[in-house]
Amino acid sequence: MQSRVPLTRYLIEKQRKQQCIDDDLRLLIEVVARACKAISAYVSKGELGNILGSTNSTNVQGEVQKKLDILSNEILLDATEWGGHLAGLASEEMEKPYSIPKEYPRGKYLLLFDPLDGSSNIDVNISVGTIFSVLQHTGDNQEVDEGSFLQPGYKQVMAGYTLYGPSTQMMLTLGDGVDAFTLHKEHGTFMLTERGVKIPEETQEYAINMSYQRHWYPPMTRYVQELLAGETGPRGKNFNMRWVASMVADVHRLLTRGGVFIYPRDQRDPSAKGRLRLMYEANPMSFIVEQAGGMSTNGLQRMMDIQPEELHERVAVFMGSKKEIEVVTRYHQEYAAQQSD
Ligand code: AHM
Ligand code: MG
Repeated sequence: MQSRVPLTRYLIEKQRKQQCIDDDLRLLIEVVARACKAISAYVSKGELGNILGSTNSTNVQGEVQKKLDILSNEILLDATEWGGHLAGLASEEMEKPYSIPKEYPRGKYLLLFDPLDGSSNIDVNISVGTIFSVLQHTGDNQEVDEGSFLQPGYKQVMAGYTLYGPSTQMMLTLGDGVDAFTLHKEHGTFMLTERGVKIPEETQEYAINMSYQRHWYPPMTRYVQELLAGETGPRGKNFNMRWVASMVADVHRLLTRGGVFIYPRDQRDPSAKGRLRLMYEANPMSFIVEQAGGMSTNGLQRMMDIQPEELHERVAVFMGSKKEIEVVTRYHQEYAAQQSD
């Protein structure tokens, strides 16, 4: 039996054969993976780890922080700040970018992460995950500020997520496809378990929080009504619905067996661009989805072409199997065109 390739060997071979990463990026991915192993260990302790439940604090989005949100954030900072690969970090759980402390060397990369996505699921023992991505720090000034991070998603040099489910899995893209790793818990090593993950172009499964249906804009209602009409409707086939309410788990399902994940903006607050975060959730996942042959938009344009205006910017999300995302994006574009007539 051919032995499995551990993450370290995978990264060294990527560097040696394809030269798509340098030493610093390779080491950065290693330390992020190490942090994810630590988070995985805490998540799986559950009630015994005394880490379930909420804190008294809220994050910049006004959401109550879970103990594990804060712990995961600290684990990622501790694991990455000292290595000399980073100019700065930004996290969904921190209001401002984090500069590398003076005692450590600075590098040329910027790390962004959502330390524990889907954290409302922690207390009910449902899968959560960590989402991360890397940009290059292009400014002359070594000091980073919010502006250093405001780069469109197509500039990401790496993105990944780790899903803490029945097994812990990490998906990585370096811009040349998506590869999957599974944590061998006894050995403490991520092992390569699938190369070249591909999302089927067509699907019969969708993930949407249907409870907001009454607030949707007309193109969303149109799209979902057509899916619900099944094989006798305009789409000519039946669709199934799944909603974990952890983006990492919902996107992982569509990477595994196809599907779409949608979180639209709605009419409750017409000034809000969406619910999910562009920099920590939408862009990294879009990079992965596109690299797996899927498509990702905000309903009107390619997600990774959006020029961010603020670090904690929110966005509507439509991602997954290409043919479906083309349809739902077209409906939104047609509606936008009618509105501007
Ligand atoms: P979080 O980063 O605060 O955990 O929020 C993001 C999560 C996503 O993982 C998920 O898709 C969504 O929020 C769930 O939203 P809802 O509560 O509407 O089901
Ligand atoms: Mg999140």
